[in-house]
Amino acid sequence: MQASTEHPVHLVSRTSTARADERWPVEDIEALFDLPFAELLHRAHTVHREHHDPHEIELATLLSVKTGGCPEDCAYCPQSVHFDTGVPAGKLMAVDAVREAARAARAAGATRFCMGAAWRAPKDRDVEAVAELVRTVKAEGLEACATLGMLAEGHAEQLRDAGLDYYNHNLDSDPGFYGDIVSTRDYQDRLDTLQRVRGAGVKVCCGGIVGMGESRRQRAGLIAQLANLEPDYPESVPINHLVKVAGTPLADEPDLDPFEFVRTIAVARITMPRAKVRLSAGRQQMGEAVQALCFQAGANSIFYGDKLLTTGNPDVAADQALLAKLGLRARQA
Ligand code: SAM
Ligand code: DTB
Ligand code: SF4
Repeated sequence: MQASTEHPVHLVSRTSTARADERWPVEDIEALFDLPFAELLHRAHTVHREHHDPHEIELATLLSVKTGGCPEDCAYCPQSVHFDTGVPAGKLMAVDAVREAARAARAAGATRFCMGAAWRAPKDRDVEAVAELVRTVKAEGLEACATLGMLAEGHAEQLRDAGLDYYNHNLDSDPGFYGDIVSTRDYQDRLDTLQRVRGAGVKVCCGGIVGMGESRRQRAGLIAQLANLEPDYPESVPINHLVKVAGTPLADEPDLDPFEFVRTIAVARITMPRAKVRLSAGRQQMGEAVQALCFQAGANSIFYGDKLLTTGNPDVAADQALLAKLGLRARQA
């Protein structure tokens, strides 16, 4: 049998317990992507077992609490005002409706509840209103996560005081590709918000989108940004597969090879061993076999519920059946 050290990759000395102060050069990450598929999956699954129960999957339910009408121009997003996608702009949801959705998610087995808002940056009064939603979700016994856009001074503290567990704010791509997909803000704006979240002691949920036309090197560049975040990599890493939405500039993007998506999950697992790696958007288009490979590669969280924010997700019954078929079980609260 060939020893893995025969591969021209100087990664074997790196242990899966590497701390975030040990930086991952992008070349090393690209070398992981270049490994034979079986070798990469073996390494990723080994790291996964060292840090997690390999049979346990976190179920996180999403709710769009404020939909559409967003002034940003993210080329993938159906909620931008710049594109004609047929998503109407709405107002912030009322507390009672959010409580009902949280209860239903809890009853269906979710342990985490993520509220998304199509804002560039919430105003002070928006943050106050979302803080009330966070208290409501926490009262139902769920972990609370919010994704509201860029945060100003003091906002993260306000959300923390309401009980927020995670703030989601994605870097989405390699810095060198970012200008191709968003023009209304820059990469540093994202990093600044992530610093504010960390500074307030709220856990960071940060990932990206794969399949937007980026190169493998740029996928490695995204993972490098996440894995090298200071002072540590995110506690939670959503890896989204682009959902191609009619009317957006990326609607006709050529399909990504599914193995390349699985590789991205594996590389995220190896470089961020303690993180929850979430197999996020795009599962409905993916098929069960590819999802199973993603779990084998170290994904241990999914979005659970019939809808993401504006697009579809496998329904609860289909996900329950998939978990049962694979001998996986939902993480308990
Ligand atoms: N407006 C806030 C922001 O951009 O941070 C929060 C909501 S935004 C919809 C959250 C994330 O959804 C984006 O960062 C992106 O990763 C993901 N997303 C949006 N549209 C997507 C699509 N068509 N396919 C895959 N992921 C998508
Ligand atoms: C994340 O990384 N993906 C989620 C969540 N965080 C907010 C959003 C996916 C959105 C997919 C497109 C839509 O449904 O509008
Ligand atoms: Fe707005 Fe977020 Fe969509 Fe960008 S990803 S257009 S910021 S809702």
